[in-house]
Amino acid sequence: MSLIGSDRIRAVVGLGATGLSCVRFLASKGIEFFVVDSRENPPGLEQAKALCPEERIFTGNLSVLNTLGVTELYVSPGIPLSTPVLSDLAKQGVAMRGDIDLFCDYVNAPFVAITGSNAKSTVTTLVALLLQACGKNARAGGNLAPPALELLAPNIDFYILELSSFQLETTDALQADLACLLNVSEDHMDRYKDLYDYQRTKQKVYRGCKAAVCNKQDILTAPLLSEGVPVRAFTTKSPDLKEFGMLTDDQGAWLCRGVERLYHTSKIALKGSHNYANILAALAMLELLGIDLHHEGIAKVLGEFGGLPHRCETVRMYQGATFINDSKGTNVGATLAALQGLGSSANKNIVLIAGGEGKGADFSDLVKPVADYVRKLYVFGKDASRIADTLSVSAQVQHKATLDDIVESISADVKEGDIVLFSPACASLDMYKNYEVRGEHFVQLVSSL
Ligand code: UMA
Ligand code: ADP
Repeated sequence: MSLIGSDRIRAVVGLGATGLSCVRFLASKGIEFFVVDSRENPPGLEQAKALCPEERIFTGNLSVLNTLGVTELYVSPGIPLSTPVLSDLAKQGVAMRGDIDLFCDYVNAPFVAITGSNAKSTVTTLVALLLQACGKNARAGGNLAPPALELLAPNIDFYILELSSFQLETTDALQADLACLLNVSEDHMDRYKDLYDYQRTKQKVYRGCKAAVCNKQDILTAPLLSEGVPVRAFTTKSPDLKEFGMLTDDQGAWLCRGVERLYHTSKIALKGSHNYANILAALAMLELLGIDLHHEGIAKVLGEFGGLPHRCETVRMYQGATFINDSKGTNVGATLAALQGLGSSANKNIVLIAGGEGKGADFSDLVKPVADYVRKLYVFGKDASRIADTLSVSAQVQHKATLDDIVESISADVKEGDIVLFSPACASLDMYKNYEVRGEHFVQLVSSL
């Protein structure tokens, strides 16, 4: 079966949030397409049926793609391109595209593309809030929902896209007006050969970009660009002339552009050096977008934006200890940042809760910070034993079956001044629907102590 009379035979592969956004978009443009999902009953099935003739929707198996005469696929990010049906079709010359590629075909205003192993959602949200506070009509989405195609609208000044490595795999010519790679540390090692394979995918964010922002403290973010493309770097150390960084004087610590002091850290709601890096990245982007860094809207947003839920979020005090929910700490790099941002080697007062689906990660980068800052480590979930084996050299470790058991045990043992940090360094999917449900479970357990 094929779509008669067309030289481009398209199929949307996957019917989750991304697939459904492609279905809606293609249908709105009057473009014909097939839909295929390996699941019998994918989440977007009923909505897709309202937009696409039922005889063009195939569920339960991807192999039907071999019989449709397809020339291009819009592959959802959750489906690896190494899936045999897809890699075979790619070898036959079928184009493996994604929703971001489609977005790039139709985008009608400048767009900013932000990726990184961590801090994407925080920085994407912050850039959009800052632009809005400066009077711009800015819309944010992508890996941070809503999907990119659902952002497209008339009269937009800037689109701010958070892009995952999965989305970048299927995007060959991004050509963002401004691209930023925040940091690179191991994540999704069950999908990439090694860190460099993953980094190469992340670096695709810079392809054809008109301006770029990178992290001076992370060499893996350094862009290879043609001469003349403006680049700004950020660092939490003292910056060079055109860089964004931090300076300390007798009044305390400042966020700066070169030697110019822009914002004093006491006036900033986000806390922790990792968050100062996030703000500096956002300020660097604003400058490249032509925004006046002294606009009064910026100080207001920085004074009010305390972060997104599940990212180093304070839940409550209990018996003099502070309980923090960092359920979005789904990889080693995020937990490392949380420990470095909150820890004090003088006090060694962190009780860390970690565990879940480790996605093939190596936990040894946590050996030193756990030794420096953690009084006691609790582990649970699928990769609990692997974490315990790696980190038992650094701290006393207790292995428990559930988060409930852990919170109960901590409540009997907590000391005044402790920081109880739930930063799992793992995905949640072995025990929870997603990181949000896991974080809400932690909040509920802690709230009922
Ligand atoms: N799936 C199948 N068969 C199919 C299609 C999908 O089994 O035929 C499975 C996938 O293996 C996966 C699940 O369905 O387990 C969802 O995959 P999907 O590609 O349909 O996901 P969407 O619902 O489209 O959501 C995706 C992002 N999810 C992933 O990349 C896994 C969402 O990011 C994103 O918000 C959304 O697009 C809109 O852009 C979530 C995420 O976890 C938050 N992202 C990863 C991360 O941040 O680390 C990359
Ligand atoms: P992403 O969208 O990349 O997952 P988030 O903003 O949702 O990023 O934050 C994910 C995790 O990364 C959280 O645990 C958060 O505390 C941590 N984090 C925030 N900023 C940084 C940073 N600059 N470096 C490393 N980890 C960070």
